[in-house]
Amino acid sequence: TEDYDPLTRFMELFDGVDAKSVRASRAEELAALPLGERLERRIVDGERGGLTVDLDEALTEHSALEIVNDILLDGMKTVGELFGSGQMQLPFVLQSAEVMKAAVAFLEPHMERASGESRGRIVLATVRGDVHDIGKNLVDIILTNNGYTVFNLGIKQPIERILEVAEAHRPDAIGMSGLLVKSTVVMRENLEEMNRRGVVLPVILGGAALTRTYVEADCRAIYRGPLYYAKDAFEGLEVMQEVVAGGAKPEARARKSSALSAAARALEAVEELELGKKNGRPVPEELVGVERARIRRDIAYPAAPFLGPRLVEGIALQTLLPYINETTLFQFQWGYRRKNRSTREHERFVAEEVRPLYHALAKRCEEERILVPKAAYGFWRCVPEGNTLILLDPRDEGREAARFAFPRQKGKKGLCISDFFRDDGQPDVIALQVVTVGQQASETAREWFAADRYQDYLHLHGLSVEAAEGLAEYVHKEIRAQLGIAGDDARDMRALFKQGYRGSRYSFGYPACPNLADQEALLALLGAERLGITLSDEHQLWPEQSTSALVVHHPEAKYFTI
Ligand code: B1M
Repeated sequence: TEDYDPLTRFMELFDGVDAKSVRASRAEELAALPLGERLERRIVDGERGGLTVDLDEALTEHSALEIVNDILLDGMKTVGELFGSGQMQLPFVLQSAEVMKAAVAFLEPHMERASGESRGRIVLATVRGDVHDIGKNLVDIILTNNGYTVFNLGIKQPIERILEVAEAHRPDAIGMSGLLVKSTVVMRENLEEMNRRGVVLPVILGGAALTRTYVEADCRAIYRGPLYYAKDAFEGLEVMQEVVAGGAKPEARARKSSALSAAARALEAVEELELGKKNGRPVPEELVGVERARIRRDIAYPAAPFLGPRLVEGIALQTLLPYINETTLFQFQWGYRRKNRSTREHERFVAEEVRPLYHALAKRCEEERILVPKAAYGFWRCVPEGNTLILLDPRDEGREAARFAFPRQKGKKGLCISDFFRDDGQPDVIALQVVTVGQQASETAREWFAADRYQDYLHLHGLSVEAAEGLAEYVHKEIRAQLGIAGDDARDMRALFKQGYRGSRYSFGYPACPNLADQEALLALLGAERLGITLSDEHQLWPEQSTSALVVHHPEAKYFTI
């Protein structure tokens, strides 16, 4: 809200003084500062009240460009340093960026459109086939509000389009973002295409599926131009500074990383599976002879409560709140990390500040139907065959409804998902589920981002992501209840989030079942299109905040890597 001021509340909580007096003394403190320092402090503190008055005054002594470059950007630099040293949390960084953006917008009419006004230019895009938006948008916010010009092309951008825009705008660098394992391959292909076209522009790669080693060793060996990895938005900023200054060679940034490309390993598993399919073999050749893992068979096998799919609509968001993992939401999605504070101080801050914000946003999302939870789930009888699981058609169990092939661990326990199913000739039961919080979540988030409401954008995006996860948890619990195995559920939600229940929920795209294309059969069986859930050509779920899973009931079924 307009008068929501997290920084004041933060100070109030930790200093034990009331908000009014904090505000008053801060206003006094600000007023006592020389104008330049005052403006800089406004950026660092994310303090918007009185901003335009100060800017008007500054314009009597400096040009608009001087104010931006010599005063305001110093404030953003301090913000970056405070974030880097753990003294500032992400939402406050975004609050500073909002004030910066407002200041620049106010000054813009006074600026001459001269070249050199921008610190540097970058074309930024999420690569072909990848729908992930937030990481790239955070990079955009940080770069834009540190004086760079960002041409943000959006998601699912083919290299042809990226290069077309680069050709038109002559940027200092191209930034590519991607969260999918597949995107790591797309990025490599993009670099090869740039080689073919003789483009040697500096490129910055970022996103969760990448590792520093993959970029700085594997990809650098391919690309003829300078290539950099950025683990987060602030490293992106550092790299841009170096690129524009024409400074450090990319090699100088290389850091040792022993984590050899998890992405490459997951891809290998997908390729193995796909190869097997193309050759008409559901099980990859080298895995055929591998012994099935030793799994307990002396368990009570549950019966399917019904066969086939069911749709669930009209789930109240409030019902899901207990299933939303607050730790992940607050610390990972929103960035309210504890860092330099004591646990007690942090818990107090969360209880008095972050949780009320969460509940207010959830209420708004429910009232305005920004989040509209829906799900489909169902049960199928099934039989394992080597590394494959065959699902039987409920209308005629002599027929197959679908088959899913899974990779097997090499070494370790030799696990494979199909091993968790009954292999004594009797069919077992598997549940499938898909959930979504709806497309409006992405639409509203996009609107808020476009309106420079960065903090609100981060909060809404984080909540919609964790609401999708919470909905998956909720439906999974319902499935366990219907299978009659919910008696093993942990009472404490934190334990439940760590698989404190019988069995497991495996999602395609994770190591134990990496083949995203298998979601096609899963959605078809669940009749998910009746809920408006579809799969793109690149096997991405639409709406974006959706997730699908296989539910395995065997007590020994837990997450494992390949
Ligand atoms: Co899912 N998901 N997910 N997911 N999800 C990933 C992406 C995954 C890597 C997890 C894993 O395997 N460990 C995996 C993909 C693996 C693969 O490709 N095979 C995965 C999967 C499999 C899936 C589903 C397919 C699962 C399923 O349902 N079967 C499904 C697909 C959804 C769809 O198709 N629409 C799915 C669903 C979901 C949720 C809906 C529950 C949720 C939201 C997804 C969304 O936002 N659209 C979700 C989440 C939350 C994740 C993880 C856990 C977190 C993503 C995130 O929000 N990151 C993710 C694993 C992970 O990242 N650890 C995962 C926060 C974001 C700010 O970070 O984008 O990385 P990021 O950006 C950072 C930096 O990377 C960097 O700066 C940013 C800011 O600091 N950076 C750059 C990024 N781009 C840059 C560019 C630069 C510089 C820096 O250039 C200049």
